[in-house]
Amino acid sequence: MLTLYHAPVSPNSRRVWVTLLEKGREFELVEVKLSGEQFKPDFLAINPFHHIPALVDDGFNVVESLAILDYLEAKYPTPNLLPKDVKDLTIVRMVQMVSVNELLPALTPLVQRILDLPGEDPEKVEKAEQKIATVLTFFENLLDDRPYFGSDNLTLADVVAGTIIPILSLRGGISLDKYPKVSGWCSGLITRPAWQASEATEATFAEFRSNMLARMQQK
Ligand SMILES: N[C@@H](CCC(=O)N[C@@H](CS)C(=O)NCC(=O)O)C(=O)O
Repeated sequence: MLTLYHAPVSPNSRRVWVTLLEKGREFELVEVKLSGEQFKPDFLAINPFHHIPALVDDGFNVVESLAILDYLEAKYPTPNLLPKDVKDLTIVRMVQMVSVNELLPALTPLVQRILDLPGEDPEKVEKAEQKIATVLTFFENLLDDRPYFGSDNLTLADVVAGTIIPILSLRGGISLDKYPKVSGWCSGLITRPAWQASEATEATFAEFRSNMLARMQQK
């Protein structure tokens, strides 16, 4: 039995959720409230670093979302989410890593805008927007005449980048107009059943917003 410990608004855990859905696996979804449940001993026994996502497969604990994706790909290779061609595979890995190491950190200064909270820092926002533009240009150049990164079929690159970029465009005020390939790719992804089923609801966003507000008021 597969169990995914997740939080609904987290792109880190949504990429695992989407992968499980795309692979058609049965799994149990357990929400970890990041207001403190991640520090409870039961969860720390699964992930001592107190982060979601964590996947438990018949007693085997897997942490770190990219490691979880590789585990799922190796264990359930159908449908295949990694291309075989060496250049295509490298494109997938680059998109995964740039998404996690460059794009995701650039979202932090935009969190006020995403959640409609006060206190945006214009200088940090400008730097973040520049970084996001660099990433989007890089992705635009990597997309060719195929619908997905390095493939005619969905890959783990699409899963990772595709659970971050919609937040930017739908909630972060970042227009994709200058990036027609990325824009078309993104519009196609969000209509897939796996994306629709894992999309955070307004209620979960509202809960996340009030937790953030409480944290900001404590500072
Ligand atoms: N590198 C980790 C990052 C996971 C991560 O940062 N998770 C955040 C939510 S997006 C979390 O659990 N935060 C709560 C905490 O660290 O206490 C991964 O990719 O799985």
